[in-house]
Amino acid sequence: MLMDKDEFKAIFVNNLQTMFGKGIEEASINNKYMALSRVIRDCISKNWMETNKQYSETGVKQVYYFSMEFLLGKALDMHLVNGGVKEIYREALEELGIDLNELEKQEADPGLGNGGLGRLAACFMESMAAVGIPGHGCGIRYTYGLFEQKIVDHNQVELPDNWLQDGYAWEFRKADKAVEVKFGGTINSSQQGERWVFTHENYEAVLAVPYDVPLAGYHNNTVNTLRLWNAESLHDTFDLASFNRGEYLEAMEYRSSVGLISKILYPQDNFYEGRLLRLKQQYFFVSAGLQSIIRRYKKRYSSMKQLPKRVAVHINDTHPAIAVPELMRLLMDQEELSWDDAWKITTETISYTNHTIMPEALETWPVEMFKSLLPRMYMIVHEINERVCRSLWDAYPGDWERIRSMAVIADNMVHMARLAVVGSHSVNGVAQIHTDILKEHIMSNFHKFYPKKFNNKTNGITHRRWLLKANPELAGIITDCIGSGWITDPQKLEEFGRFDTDKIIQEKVRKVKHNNKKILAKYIKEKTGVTIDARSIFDVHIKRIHSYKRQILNVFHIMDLYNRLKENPSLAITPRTFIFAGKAAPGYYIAKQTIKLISVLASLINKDKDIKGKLKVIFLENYSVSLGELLFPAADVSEQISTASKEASGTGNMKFMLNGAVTIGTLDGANVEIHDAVGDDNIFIFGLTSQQVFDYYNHGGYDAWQVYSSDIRIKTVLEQLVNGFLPYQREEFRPLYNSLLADNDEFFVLRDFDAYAKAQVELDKRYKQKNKWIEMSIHNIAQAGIFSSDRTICEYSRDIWHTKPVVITKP
Ligand code: HBZ
Repeated sequence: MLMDKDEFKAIFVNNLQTMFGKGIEEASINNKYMALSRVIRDCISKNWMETNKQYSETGVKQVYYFSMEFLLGKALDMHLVNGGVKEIYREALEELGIDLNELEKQEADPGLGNGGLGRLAACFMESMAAVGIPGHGCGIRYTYGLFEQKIVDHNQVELPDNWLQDGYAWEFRKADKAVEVKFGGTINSSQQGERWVFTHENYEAVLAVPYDVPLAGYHNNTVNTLRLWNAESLHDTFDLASFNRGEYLEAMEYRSSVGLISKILYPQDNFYEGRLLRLKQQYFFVSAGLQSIIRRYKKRYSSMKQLPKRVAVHINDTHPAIAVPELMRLLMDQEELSWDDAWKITTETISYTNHTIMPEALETWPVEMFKSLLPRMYMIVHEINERVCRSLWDAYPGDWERIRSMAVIADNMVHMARLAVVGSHSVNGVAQIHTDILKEHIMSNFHKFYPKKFNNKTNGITHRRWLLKANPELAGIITDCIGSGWITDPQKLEEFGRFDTDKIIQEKVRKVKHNNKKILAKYIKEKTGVTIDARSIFDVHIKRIHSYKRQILNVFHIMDLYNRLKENPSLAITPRTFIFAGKAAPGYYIAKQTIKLISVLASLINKDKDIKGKLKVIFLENYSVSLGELLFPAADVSEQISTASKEASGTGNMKFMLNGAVTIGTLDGANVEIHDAVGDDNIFIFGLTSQQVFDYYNHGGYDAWQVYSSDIRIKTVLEQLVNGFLPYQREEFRPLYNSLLADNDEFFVLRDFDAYAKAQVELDKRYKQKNKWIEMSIHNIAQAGIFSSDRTICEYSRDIWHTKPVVITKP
């Protein structure tokens, strides 16, 4: 990076002239943003080329992280922080009369993901570059990211997210690296000597063009690559030919259908929608990615047998599981390897992470669809299935039921999770409890058959984005206390724990939190018109809206609190502001009703003078990485209240603790490990355990009606959904009401209500002891180091990818 202020200014001004033909006076804010990003881009480019050069020269093993989603967040500020130039550039710009904050607002927040899975991929990319792991991302360059959410008359409305409309400053189109991906058609097989040759005919070819985004590490010279594929037509060949045959319309239809492949991100999280276009997307980026990896590998090596020594391919959930047969195809059909050799290489190269046990998220494709879209893939999957079933038969002769439950093709469906398990050398869950559930329940048969494949890798988050960048004042206090070593070695945060009872530090931490709360309060005022008090407890529940995440449990607690305050306005509770944010999948009715309920309830409570401002409810629209960066630093309380066993890990829980919020949560996902790390006194744990949940599912015995009739608070709140209490059409929330009673409350909201309310009372008590609370807060920050994705990435590197960090020397 340019470290000299004057040099920076000269280049910045020069960029304005050469890019836009303008001086500082005439240039628009967007011009200035583009000119600034160009300065950074050019500096990064040099390190980027050097990194690639050193990777090739040393032949060090490369990791490729295949993911349908990368929820990146804004890049400019992160580059400034990671490059260590933020303060210098801010001053330099100020001297030119430019406010850096205003320029940062110009950047689009690339929302190429739904939630946890996509954000995890982005955190991993940042950590790999920081730690020096040669790791790259492979995904899709969606023209439209996750929809933009607006709340209109209490309803979620979805608007397209046209994030590329002003261009994206951080991408480099690499037209010369394009590859072809083939769909449909037929496969002809013939024997040439010993070998079977498969030729693909009458297919539809699509051009995959990579757009590379640099991923720069913190204060090092490493720049890894995120390669996002764009679908384009092969106009020169197919179009012209059909045009000459007078098939203009067909040619144009082909062109527009091709573009569709990378047009939209499917907006469901933890839900499988079996659309043909989705399968097309999956094969599109996986085939393109593997072809480019092999092309690069072959520049240096002649034998494919060394591939697993030089390349690791990691698949983020089953969405890229088609990598298993595609790598087989490339090795057999293109590189002329035998089945056995290809299988050995494939399974040694690929590893797989599972992110959910929700049955509705499991990907299974109808055989007919799969076969007609991807005929060669189907042949290979069929053969994999035959071989797997044969070895299962050897191990469990006659046990048809077990074999059927493990077969890759069963009941006329291709089971992608089973394909991912058999085709990889490592299968991991994302928190200890989740991995245990995979081993003991969801994948127990596979675990018995391949015990060594299964392992845990508890998720993490990049503390550089989520603390250093998002909460610079808190980061400053920490650095003043323990030095800056924690930025590259997050376990060092533990040393901050020594200051938990230090009155001066306590006061500083309290002040920063208060300040962050004031900044958020101002934002809320601007966005919603509601005034909130920065001295109230900021109780924050932000994540996708999902029944299993139980936003409804929080809502019921608020309704009950409100009822009690109405009855007794002088009830001695600390004033609270309940803040929600999160998107619902457009077709997920109950989730959308939940948003509506929160919004309606907010309108009722926020204007009620009787409760003397003791309660406020806010729903912030369009939750995104950028909004998260405002919310986590301002939170006092972190809501992590999913039904035990359902949340694979959660990562928001980690972002809260890192910023000093205290968790109220169930023993689910990584909450279990957060509880272990901070101890009983620094977290509020409540509710059913996962074992109790499984017992109910397996043996029955849960009766929501019974809970309803025996707890007057629950009865009252539930009736208020349907008795005209809410300022909305009376029957509007009947389906929600029914899901809890007639459908017997699948996620045990009523069952956990009492425990949750009690935990909230405890929390309120503790908050009143001001110093105790700050002590807890500091303790949470100090224990957050193990939840850095640096730790997670080092574990993946050591146990799964077998890669080591490399130091890139300056160009
Ligand atoms: O992955 C999430 C888990 O729910 C969360 O607990 C975990 O922390 C996180 C990272 O490991 N899972 C997802 O976000 N899953 C999806 O977004 C998804 C999207 C499309 C699908 C299936 C799942 O078809």
